[in-house]
Amino acid sequence: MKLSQSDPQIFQLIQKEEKRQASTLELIASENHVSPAVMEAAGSCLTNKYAEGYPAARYYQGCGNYDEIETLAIERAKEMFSCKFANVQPHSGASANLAAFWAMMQPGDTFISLNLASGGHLSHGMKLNASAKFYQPAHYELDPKTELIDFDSVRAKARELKPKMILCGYSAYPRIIDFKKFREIADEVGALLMADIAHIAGLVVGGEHPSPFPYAHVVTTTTHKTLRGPRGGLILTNDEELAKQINRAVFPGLQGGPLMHIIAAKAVAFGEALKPEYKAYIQQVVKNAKALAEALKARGYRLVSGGTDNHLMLLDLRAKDPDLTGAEVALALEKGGIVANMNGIPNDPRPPKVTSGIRLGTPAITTRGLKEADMATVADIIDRVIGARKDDAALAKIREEVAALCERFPMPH
Ligand code: DSN
Repeated sequence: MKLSQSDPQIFQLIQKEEKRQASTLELIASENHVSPAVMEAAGSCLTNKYAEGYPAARYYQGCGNYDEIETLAIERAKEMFSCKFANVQPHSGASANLAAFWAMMQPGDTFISLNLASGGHLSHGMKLNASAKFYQPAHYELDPKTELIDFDSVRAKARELKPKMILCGYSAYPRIIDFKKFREIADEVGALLMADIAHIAGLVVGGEHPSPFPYAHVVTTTTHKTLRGPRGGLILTNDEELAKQINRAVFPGLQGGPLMHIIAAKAVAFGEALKPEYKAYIQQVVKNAKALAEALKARGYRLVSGGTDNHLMLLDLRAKDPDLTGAEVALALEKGGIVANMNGIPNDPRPPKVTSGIRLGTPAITTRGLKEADMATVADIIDRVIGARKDDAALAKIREEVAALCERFPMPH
């Protein structure tokens, strides 16, 4: 029976959500719009079956097609990142990170990372996360002046603590990551280097950000951000022994049955990312981010670190008006048809549910076909929304304007 008949409530909510996505501009840096092909695989009959284990080593019968699908996903992942081993089973980025930790460290071991407030991720040692319950995190810092990674601080922390692992890769860092420098420090203190490239994975594949290989021992990523696949995780390495540990950590360490419909959708997305059109897409993501950053600066906004080299930027709203908060602006933007998230800026005096910043990214709007010239329009709308943030009628008018703009840029079809 069709969903519209069997469960009209859920059907209608999905319809409403489809309309919301189509009629608003998605500027959340970690989101994207997948192709109908990815969607089809994710919604397929593959959801019906258990396939615990790995290709040709399953604990259930009837997995022949699943073996071929997972093998294709693995081979495509290895080709994308030019590496030797890939585990495509993690359900999410946080699961991939925990499995990577499990493979590299023993409970109680120390690692160093950038903290959440400075642009790291909660799975990088935030006190309530498993990464801090099972392991001992400590943090290196950003340079307060440049707002770039402070390698003196990385080296000092590494020398002081002799961590088992150094973690780089971030959720809100707008600049290029120097993996080679991280590896030099890791080698100096005998640590393993892990790179969580969830945000920039697509840029790495598209040649717009240096690869973490050959420097990182283990690389993790999500598959749904710039990579434009289904929601999920991925772990990569060149080291055969670490690859064995990673496979054991994912299954049976942390997960049971893999989500084979999602693994098929990952394979489809990876196949798309290996095509020349994807490279052009990623180049446009970066061009759009630069154009949006410049257009916002021209309107009086300060960007953390002064701009962007990748797909995202962090607006420090205080330079425009000291009273502006991320929470208030994110809400006003949503009313105006622009979807973004509040985000702490480095050394933000405000708490995480208020913040002084907004994070913006261009992966999703680039998928819809917006180009550099459209970024001035987007910046203008953002600026007008912020000016009209207390005026719901004005925001509703802007939302109509955004919906009209969105009609010129259809969703993937
Ligand atoms: N929560 C994601 C982000 O928005 O960056 C990272 O997992």
